[in-house]
Amino acid sequence: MNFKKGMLMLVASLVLTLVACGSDDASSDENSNEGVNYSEEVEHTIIGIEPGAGITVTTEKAIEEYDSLSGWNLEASSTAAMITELEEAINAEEPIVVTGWNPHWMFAQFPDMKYLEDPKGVYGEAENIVTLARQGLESDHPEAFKLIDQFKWSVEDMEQIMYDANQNDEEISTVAEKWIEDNEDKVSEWTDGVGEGDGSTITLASTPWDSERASSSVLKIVLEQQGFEVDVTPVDPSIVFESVANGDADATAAAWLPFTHADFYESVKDDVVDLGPNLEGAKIGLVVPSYMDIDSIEDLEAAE
Ligand code: PBE
Repeated sequence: MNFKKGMLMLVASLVLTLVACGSDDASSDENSNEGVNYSEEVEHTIIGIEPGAGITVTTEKAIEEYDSLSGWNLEASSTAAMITELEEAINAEEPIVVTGWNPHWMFAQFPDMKYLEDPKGVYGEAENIVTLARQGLESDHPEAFKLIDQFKWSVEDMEQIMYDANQNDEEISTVAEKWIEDNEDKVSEWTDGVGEGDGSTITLASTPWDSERASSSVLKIVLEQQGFEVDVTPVDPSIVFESVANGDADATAAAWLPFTHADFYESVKDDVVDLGPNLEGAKIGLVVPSYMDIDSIEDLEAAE
């Protein structure tokens, strides 16, 4: 056991020496991390979120695909627990590797963080959040369908609601109402040409994360203003896709594609109507504090 540890140290210092020799312009500051093995310090563990999240599935794929993550564990618990661990690590300037994503307020709250480069593209390039409708929604409720189809906003819009709710400790639905009042121009594009609703109920499938609480709150309020009743059901992503495919839900604005929810989408894609992105430029990946002197998933080290 000691021998193994000794070998690891030897390999680690060899690597560090090579790295140091290879970069002529490395300042002495950058070398002050010599001897640090982040992967050992974090016990080869990525702090993740809920087991049912798309990012959990994607991270399990990353652990399989990257040699540097061989033998690593993904600790899946909850978004709240992940944020708590992240905050504690940052306050103590300790290393930590988490699953992170945008839109979210975590980068506003902890600006000193970075995504690790993902040369194998497991987490993909820029991601979109896509709206899906059930087959038949257009003919059953053409006005609601038109509004849902015209719902489009930006990363900044969504993050503003998420950030304000978190900062002021307010319900996302309350903040969403204010956002709608302040953004009449955008909302009027969604309702452009949409006739009055007939009071029928539209069921939106959503997920339990703040990002989707924001989008479904906004959509719900605007649909209600237009004369519909709206039910929002927050469920695991796999159920979101299933329920739109089997018609239990009318639509969802919560599909992260083409990467995060790829597997869920693949199994239902012939049974849903794809209305395209409602938000462009989302992102998921492995995130670390900037004080960790690594840039890529490949800079991590296998556990065995
Ligand atoms: N997320 C936020 C979710 C979707 C929304 C990236 C954490 C996920 O399924 O991974």
